[in-house]
Amino acid sequence: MSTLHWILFDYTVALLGVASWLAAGVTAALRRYRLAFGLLVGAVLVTLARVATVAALSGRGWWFVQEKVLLGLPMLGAAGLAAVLLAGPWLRTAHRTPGESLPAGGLVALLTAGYAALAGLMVTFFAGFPLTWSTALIAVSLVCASALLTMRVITTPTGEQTDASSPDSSRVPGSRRPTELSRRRFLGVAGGAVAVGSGATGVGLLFRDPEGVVTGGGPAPASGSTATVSVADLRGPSVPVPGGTTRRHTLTARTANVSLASGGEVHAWTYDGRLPGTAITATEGDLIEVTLRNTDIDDGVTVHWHGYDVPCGEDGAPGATQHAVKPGGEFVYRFQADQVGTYWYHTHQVSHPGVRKGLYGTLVVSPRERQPAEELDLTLPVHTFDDVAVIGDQADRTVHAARPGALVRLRMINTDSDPHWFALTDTPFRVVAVDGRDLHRPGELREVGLRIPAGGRYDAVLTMPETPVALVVDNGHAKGLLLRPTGYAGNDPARPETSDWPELDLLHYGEPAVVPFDTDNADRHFTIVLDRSLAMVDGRPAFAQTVDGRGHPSVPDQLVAEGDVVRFTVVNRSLETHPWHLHGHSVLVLSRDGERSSGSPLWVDTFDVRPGEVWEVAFRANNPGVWMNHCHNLPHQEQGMMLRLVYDGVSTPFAGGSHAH
Ligand SMILES: [Cu+2]
Repeated sequence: MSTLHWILFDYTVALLGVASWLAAGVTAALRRYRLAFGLLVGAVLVTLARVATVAALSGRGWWFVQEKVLLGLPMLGAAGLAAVLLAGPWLRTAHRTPGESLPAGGLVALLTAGYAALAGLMVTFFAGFPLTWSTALIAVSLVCASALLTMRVITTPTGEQTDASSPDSSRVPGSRRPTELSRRRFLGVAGGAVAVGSGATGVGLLFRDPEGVVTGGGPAPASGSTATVSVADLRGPSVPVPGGTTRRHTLTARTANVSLASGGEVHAWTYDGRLPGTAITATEGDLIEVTLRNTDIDDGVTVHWHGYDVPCGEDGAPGATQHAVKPGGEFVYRFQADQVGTYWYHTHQVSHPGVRKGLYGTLVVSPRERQPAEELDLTLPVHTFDDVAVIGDQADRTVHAARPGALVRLRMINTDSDPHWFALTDTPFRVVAVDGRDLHRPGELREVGLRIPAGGRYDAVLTMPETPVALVVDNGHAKGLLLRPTGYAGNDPARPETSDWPELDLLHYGEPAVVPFDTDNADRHFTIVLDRSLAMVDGRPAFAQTVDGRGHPSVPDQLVAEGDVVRFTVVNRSLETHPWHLHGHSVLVLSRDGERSSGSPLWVDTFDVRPGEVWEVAFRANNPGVWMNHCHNLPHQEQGMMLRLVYDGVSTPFAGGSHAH
């Protein structure tokens, strides 16, 4: 079973536990003692099964079970044991003493086991990893308070005014002897004090200042005397390398009504009134210079060069590398086109909903000498407008001609927040590059699907056959592409079912090659645990998308020093896919769920961490700056799933300026 299956199974068993403990208590309160005894036995068995599911899940990593092992199960174990001892023997023999009532202590213990089971489940669902003292104290105090309240309700003789006439008055607890009554009162007051005290302490701890920075086991920030560099000074060159040219563009952000090829019109946020924005191309060695202007995007805009390791001051991350460009404003980006391959750009200011509404475009850099040259080279950004995914420019043709025998390159770019499924029919092909970086000796593929993460790019190369080839997107739910041999007069192929094709696993694709650093001896190692939980996001409480239990901007910065080999362990405890994206660096994938990469070295800037997965990646800290490190499902990013990677000695004057998404 996959980790996700264990997570779901564990949730199910936990829910069953809550239901059976509470049902045992409720049926006992209703004096259905035989049923209550059966439910108690069931609850004990479910609880034992829960121990087994948590044990199995612990084999997948401590991150998946910590709060269950340290809090949920001990709390439930203690309450369950009390319930078994106080109510079990009595319920088992209840049929021999008809008319007798279960003593209040037994009933309260049964219900309290239910509360404890529920509290454990709530901690998993709303707090997760890592377990904090605050969470533990609040959970324990809530269980204690509920137990006391239950005791009070049960032992308060609702029939006090009438029970003089009641034949059952001898069993009403209110009529107990005074000494027992005062003992009970004392216990109630003491228990209440403990519950309130620990609860208040837990709530108080919530407002502690979180630590500002984590060092991943490396040295702490160098102190005082070190001169700091501002990201504002980490800018690109102003002239190209010899032989290169300057590629100048102006991108003007503005709202526009744009008609789509699929029919209909969208009210879009655009660069230059186009969807996608101007395609930027360059040759290796050129200088790219882009002047960004903003006409009427009131929230402001930037341009972030996704996957392009530009100098930090050109990165387009508002609140880290610049202030957002407001209407009437301007910002000039300059950087060397020194990375060949397929990239894209988009706004990083209110990136959700800005990118979804259309603030994106493509960036393709060609090598100086292309060997061998592809005769047809198509850049294919896929984007969803009004629930319809479209490829490329709304005016682009969806049918292209290619000479049989010609090399064709398809640059697939996912500009959405969810993965897309690409399938090339009726031809063998190779995936020659991922996220702009060439793969080493990629093998030939046929009838294999490509699941491209949000923000990711795959370049496929094929030799045009004598018959048409289709690029099917999302099994036909999105408008695809047809390649027809030049002069072809036959029928186009029927679109095959591609949803059941096996998925290309890049972990084992291509052949290994030397990597530029020792991946086993990282200077710093950070663990990034992704989940949903209650947390503060931009100063407001939310059911957030969290990193280590916190939401942006309360997630501690990760500190690195220039030259460090840095390792990330990225863990997904949640039930959603998180496309993880670090700015300014590509990362080398080491393993997924303990399975080591055995194919081509895989350098990516965005990798899908699916539910239950654990990824190990590493990179060389060779691009000083203050870099965003976040989920590229942009709604998740907006809901808190973002932090910063900060180089020692680099500071930013832009933090806290404007709304920093
Ligand atoms: Cu996410």
